[in-house]
Amino acid sequence: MFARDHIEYQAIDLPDRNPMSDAEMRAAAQAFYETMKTRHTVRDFSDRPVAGDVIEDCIRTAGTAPSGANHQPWHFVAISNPAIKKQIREAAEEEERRFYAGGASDEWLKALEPIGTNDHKPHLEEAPWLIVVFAQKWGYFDDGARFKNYYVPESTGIASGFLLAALHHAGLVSLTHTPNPMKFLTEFLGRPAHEKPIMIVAAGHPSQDAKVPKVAKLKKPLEEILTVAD
Ligand code: IYR
Repeated sequence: MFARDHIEYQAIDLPDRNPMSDAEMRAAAQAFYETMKTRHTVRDFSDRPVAGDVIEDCIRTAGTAPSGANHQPWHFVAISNPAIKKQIREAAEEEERRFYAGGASDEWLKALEPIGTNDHKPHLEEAPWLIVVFAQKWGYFDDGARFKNYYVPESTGIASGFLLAALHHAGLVSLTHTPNPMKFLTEFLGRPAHEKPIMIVAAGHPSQDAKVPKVAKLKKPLEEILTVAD
């Protein structure tokens, strides 16, 4: 994609304009907030399958995210294969056992108490899909020469946010899971060494009796997260 003959600046008219009146704009902003505030991080999945093309479209959405120099320094691996999910669960649980048994600081473990997490990660097998997000420190021109990527954590973070929003918009629930450390994913999934796994997004439908931590409903009020300079 990044052939050397694609790197000079050319301006094109803004495509895909979406003009709105002030009233439409206000309604749209409110409606999107209403949609997004019903997104919850869920760890209890049903066995209802999710078609691969739905996941593909959600990843297409993630791929529209802005990125440093438009280098798009991400790669997603979507896994529905039960044997691979099992392998990931086993490796993640091994890391998590170390984490919860003293690898993490007391302060960190205390912070996790209200979230109710532990080293048991059945969702890694139960969710119909695991999407592993990889961050690419560098990329390659078509001729094999290497180029550096910029703002990689920011770019992959934004793309991951788009992915979570897309999954929610498609009626799915997700869980962002970050086994610590998670280098094993690079090897299991046959990704090149310069790609760093940054999270696993488990995605699917919630089980009938899915629970979320009560504290997850506590969101900081606007006054706390916003300062307006006008
Ligand atoms: N990786 C661990 C611990 C964990 C850490 C944070 I920060 C969380 O918000 C949740 C869990 C785990 O997945 O259990």
